[in-house]
Amino acid sequence: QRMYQCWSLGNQPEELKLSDWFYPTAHMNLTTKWSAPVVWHGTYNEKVLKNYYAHHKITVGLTVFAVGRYIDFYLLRFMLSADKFFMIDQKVIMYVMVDDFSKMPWIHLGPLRSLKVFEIKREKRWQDISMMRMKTISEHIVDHIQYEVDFLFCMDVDQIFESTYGLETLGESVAQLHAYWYQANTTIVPYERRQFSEAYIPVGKGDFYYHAAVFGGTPITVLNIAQECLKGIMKDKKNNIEAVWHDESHLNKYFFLHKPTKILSPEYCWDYRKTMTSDIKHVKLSWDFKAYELVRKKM
Ligand code: 2GW
Ligand code: MN
Repeated sequence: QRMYQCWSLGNQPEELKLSDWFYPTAHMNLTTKWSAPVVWHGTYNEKVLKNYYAHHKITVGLTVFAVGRYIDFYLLRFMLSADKFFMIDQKVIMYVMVDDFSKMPWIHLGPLRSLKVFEIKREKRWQDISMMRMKTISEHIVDHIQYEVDFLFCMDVDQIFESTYGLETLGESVAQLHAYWYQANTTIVPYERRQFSEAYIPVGKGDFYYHAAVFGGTPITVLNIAQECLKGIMKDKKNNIEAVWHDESHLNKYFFLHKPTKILSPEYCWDYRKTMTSDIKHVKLSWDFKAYELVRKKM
């Protein structure tokens, strides 16, 4: 499958060795049972991708939210590292949603990058700050993002790009394996297990536990993801229930019902506080420090 995916890009095969495509690692799943690629470092060929996209110009969008103290704690590091490592040599538009323009850091971005900052209203509960991102994302895709980018990523702000996060991650519908659960049997992952929630996934069902800190795809697909998750969130509110991991539970339900076309390995969202296993070769994005104690009390 992976070979097919790369070959279909219309490259010059004579330049390529098998080792360019693969490096076989035990226990590493390279495709899902519905034949979606699972992207690990070393399973793609950067040259081929670059060559392909040199003839197919694209713009990639990146949404990020920073509300309250998250502006001070995380936003600058996230943006500076994205400027450096996210889609190098491609056009990028960063969509930054803050609750206070005046706290927006002053930042110089590289020549292919542009920035759109929006002011959003601050939700009272942190759970709603997180969940209601789905509403804002939907609105902005409908209003303008759909006309501005070819692919869109939506990310948490409490993370830092560490190395090239490139074209290999693009796809119609992209999901991120959660660093804590990628080796676990799905019977023990923290899906929502109460059947009265819209996010309910029965024990024994489900494919992977995905991390809501990163999801993406084409704008229309991301719109569908965000709208469906929002519907689930609002229905749960009406029924007085809140899914165990908020928007993440609803995202997991979405990807259970609509399989992602590409999955990113935990190298694309790693937590260094977790013991490094040998399958993690090359971290592209890592979790920033957790400001729970600092933040959650002060809010
Ligand atoms: C969140 C929790 C507690 C206190 C504050 C906040 C908070 C979040 C905030 O004060 N300001 C803010 O801008 N946020 C935004 O919500 C920010 O973009 C942040 O990255 C996002 C999710 O909150 P975070 O990163 O603190 O939560 P995590 O890292 O535990 O996130 C996972 O679980 C969440 C649901 O509980 C989301 O699904 C998230 O996408 C997951 O990565
Ligand atoms: Mn986070």
